[in-house]
Amino acid sequence: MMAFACAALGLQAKDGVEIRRNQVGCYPAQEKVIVVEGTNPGGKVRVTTPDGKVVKAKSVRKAVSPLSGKTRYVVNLGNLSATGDYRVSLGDESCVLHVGERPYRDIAAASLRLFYLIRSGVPIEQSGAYNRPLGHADTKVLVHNSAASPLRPAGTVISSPYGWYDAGDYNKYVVNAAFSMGLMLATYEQFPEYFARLNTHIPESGNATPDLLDEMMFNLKWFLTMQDPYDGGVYHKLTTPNFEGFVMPVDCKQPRYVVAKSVTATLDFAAVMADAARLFEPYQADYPGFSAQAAAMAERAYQWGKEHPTAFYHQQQLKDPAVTTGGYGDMNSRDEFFWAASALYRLTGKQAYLDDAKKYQPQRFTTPSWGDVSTLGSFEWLATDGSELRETLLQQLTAYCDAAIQGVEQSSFQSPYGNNPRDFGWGCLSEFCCCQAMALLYADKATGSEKYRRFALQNADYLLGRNATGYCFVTGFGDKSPMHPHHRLSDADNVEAPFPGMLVGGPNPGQQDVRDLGNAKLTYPSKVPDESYIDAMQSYASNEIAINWNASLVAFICWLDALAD
Ligand SMILES: [Ca+2]
Ligand SMILES: [Ca+2]
Repeated sequence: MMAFACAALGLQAKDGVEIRRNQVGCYPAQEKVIVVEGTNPGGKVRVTTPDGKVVKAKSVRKAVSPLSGKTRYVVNLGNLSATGDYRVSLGDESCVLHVGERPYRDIAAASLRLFYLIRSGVPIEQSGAYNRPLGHADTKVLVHNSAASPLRPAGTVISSPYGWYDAGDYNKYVVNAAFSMGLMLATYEQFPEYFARLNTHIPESGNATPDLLDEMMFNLKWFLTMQDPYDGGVYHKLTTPNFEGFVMPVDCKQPRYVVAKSVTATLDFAAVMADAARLFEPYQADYPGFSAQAAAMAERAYQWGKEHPTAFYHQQQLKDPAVTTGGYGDMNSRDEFFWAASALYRLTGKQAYLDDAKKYQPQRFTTPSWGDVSTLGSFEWLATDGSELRETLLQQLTAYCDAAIQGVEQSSFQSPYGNNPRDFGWGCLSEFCCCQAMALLYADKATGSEKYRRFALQNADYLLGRNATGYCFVTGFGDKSPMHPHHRLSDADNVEAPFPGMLVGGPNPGQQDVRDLGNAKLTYPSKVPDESYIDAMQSYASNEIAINWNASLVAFICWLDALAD
């Protein structure tokens, strides 16, 4: 385990007094804030510095939650710039706040290394207790009738191995995998020197390619098999008809299918293949021929998308067998066209892609999600100085960020994220906390002002413990983190601790799992938006894991760590 051991006492005190703080750590130059619940701390918060001096907190602000009505106290501990462990005490309560030059080094590496642990179609042999034998070889996958073409009729057997398991389940979905790679590659290209040094202890760590790219390649090798070579369309997903039980991969016996080609999967494929073609160019020695192959496949996929603009994925139409696994259905492909055209224009410089990028450019900035990838298109332009659409898209980005940071000084947890009921829902910690922070970091870098960085750090504080639940939402880190994520591998492997480095979905007042399972099987502690979370294996609505969520964690936390590198 890479967990940072952060000793803390009395976090769940009998007297109801609780101290909430970032359980992983802070940077020396960052503001140090804790939040106290259950009592007015007044001037009674004491901080013992690493060299044993006792100092008083700088200020205390009262905040009333617009979500629960609870009163909390936001305590600014002042300028604690020496590195080390600070003990923060209030009456009988105390906890440790770690300050370091690289507080996120381990969590950054673990968040990326998680993708190694969820590799499909290979034995896992470099992870101690988490090692497992090969499952889901996927060398005999059936073409479903929904995906049939003259040269690949229904029932054709294809080989489609490798790739990551998508989430709590064992299927492989092109839309979500492309989105995940897009997020991580976007951060990669901001900090190539940092990633050249980041060792995640994977089988490819000894080669000449950055481990992040090696990890992407493990999924890209699967992508190479998901395009129909006869027409350029891309299968929406590789899946069993129904979800497997909570068993290990080696015990899974259902047949696996590739199903319907969709315009969204095909364009997402085109975008990420174009990015990969460009970014793997310097690494021909390890991956000979890949860049040229990926570029050709990306252009061919885009062409198929142009010819099939309404080929949306309709899972309910699939028969013989019916398919009930994750749908990733999406009835708007404007954003996929924008991302793919933008990525292909960067790769090829062809006017037709520029024309399409202009045609499909977004009107406002939205946090990226698998169903709305327009921001991944915007990131393509923001990464290129002087590029044609950069100014417009940067204005959209800064308008979003300026709105996001309003009200932080009145917020319950001193963060842009977490003050609005809309901040909470399925996968919220990814889409609204990590991806919002990523937007702030892009704005920080693109404007050169460092105006937004401190707010991104506040979202890290929220994510890692300074929140209404008191959880550090990344497994294996902090002193109170999820132990029972909705994740088949972690549940079935007979190891008590879940895989480290996983971001869970987070508070979700929708509680769709309770709706499905009934209150007798699952009872959340609260329905308040920012407290509607339960660390229970059954809770797929608040405690599942997913590659897109972890990708946003990688993109966000690695960016922070790269800034300190
Ligand atoms: Ca490597
Ligand atoms: Ca879309």
